[in-house]
Amino acid sequence: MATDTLTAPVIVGTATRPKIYRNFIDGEWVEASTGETFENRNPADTRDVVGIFQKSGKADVEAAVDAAKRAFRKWRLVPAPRRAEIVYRAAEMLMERKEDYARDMTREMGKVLKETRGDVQEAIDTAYYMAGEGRRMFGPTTPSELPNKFAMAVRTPIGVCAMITPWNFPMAIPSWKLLPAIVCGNTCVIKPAQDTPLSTFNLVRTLADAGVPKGVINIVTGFGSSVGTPMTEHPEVRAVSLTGSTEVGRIVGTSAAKTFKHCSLELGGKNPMIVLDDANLDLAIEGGLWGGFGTTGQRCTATSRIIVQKGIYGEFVERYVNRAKSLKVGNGLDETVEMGPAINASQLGTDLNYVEVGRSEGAKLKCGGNKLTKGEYANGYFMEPTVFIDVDPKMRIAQEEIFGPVVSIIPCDNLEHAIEIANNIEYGLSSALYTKDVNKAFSAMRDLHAGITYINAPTIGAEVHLPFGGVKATGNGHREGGIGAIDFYTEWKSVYVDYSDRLQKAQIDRPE
Ligand code: UN1
Repeated sequence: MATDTLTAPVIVGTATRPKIYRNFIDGEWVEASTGETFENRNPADTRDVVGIFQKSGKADVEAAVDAAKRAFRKWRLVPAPRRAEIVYRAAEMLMERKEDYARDMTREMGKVLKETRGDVQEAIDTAYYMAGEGRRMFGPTTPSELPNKFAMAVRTPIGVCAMITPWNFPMAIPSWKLLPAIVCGNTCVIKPAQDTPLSTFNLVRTLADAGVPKGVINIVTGFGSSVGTPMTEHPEVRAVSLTGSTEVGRIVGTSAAKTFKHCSLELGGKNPMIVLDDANLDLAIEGGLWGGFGTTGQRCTATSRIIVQKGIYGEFVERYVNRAKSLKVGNGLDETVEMGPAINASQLGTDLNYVEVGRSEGAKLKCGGNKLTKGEYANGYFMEPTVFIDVDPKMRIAQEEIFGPVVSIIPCDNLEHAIEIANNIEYGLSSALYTKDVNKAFSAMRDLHAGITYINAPTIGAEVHLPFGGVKATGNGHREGGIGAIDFYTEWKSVYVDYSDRLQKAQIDRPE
């Protein structure tokens, strides 16, 4: 196996030959045991090969877990503020590299530059937050019920953590997992999505450059069945964190349960935005466009249902559809483009299939619905921004997560009716309400059954220091972001120190 320095993961890279990236295990860039690779292609122009990555197997996962296990012995003893300083340094380095990494990300993932800069920024924000956490990681000190006895609870690391991350936020989401995990003293093995491994490489390379010791973070690229499954089944892995589909979440959760691993699942969404008669319509329309078509609708927080009160329904639909039609679709590297391609052929196929589903269910297709194939679109996975109106909340297009630029507009009578529609769904990630009425806003903040509620903003745009996650089929009760992540990546240890010099029995020795 070849070994290079930390900053040189690439074997070959010329104008004509794409770069070959290797796994990162125990601080070295190594080829997969299988001898196989796969291509990472640009979804806006599939002639462009972004890189060649390792198609790894079980033996690579085992090597990575072994390395992580060995590294854990030392890393857990490094004081948390010292661990956090490395993460702080990585934040500063990411600031310097932001533009390059955003461009790499647009090339491999397709979303527009403005958004990929945001994705890198989200990793930077997480790094600064988690760097601060190194000097907090608070736990309770509390009085003992007995005299001359001291009681406290401290956070301890869990051990080796496995992370499986999606392609839609290929740097931000790995940062949500890796950074709290290492600040808390854990070591990691990460499998980035096969469509977007480069952005995770960029993040991990920066962390290594900032001083994360070998073996603390390991990357194994490849596919779910050959890499993800051995990660979730490995007995030495003590925590698994997945962001992905509800379907995969069920499999990973079941597998992790068999060996009692901590398991955090961040899954699907079908996020409603309610627009009441008294809303600022300009704001609601712009919010609904950004939430619906930002990231080509490929966010688990995407605004995929817009529930509009009858008094303004007609005007909202007309103006929203006109704006959706005018969105500029294209290669995200062009700064004037507003919506990029779907991530791959399979996702585009799903999106187009849902257009057929909507039509056959009797929803009115008001704009879009077509694949874009001519000229600059010829070699990418492009489709038109698509809006269905007069959608019945029970239709599949209003119930199932599409993960594409397909928005359903649903009429409603009043707030109560809107909340009923909003909640009557399998998922519960994000939600939004547009109104000027403070009473209605507070009722919705209480009654919308979701992990996130926005007032007068669309369903996307979570900030990294607040809990991120959802209810029902969106997850299993854990939260990423802020303190939720620290909770996930630590175990509590309660410590009692008895300095009375006699045997004191809790619950039994009670002063008269
Ligand atoms: C996702 O959709 O998978 O709140 C993550 C947001 C982003 C993160 C989205 N900050 O839309």
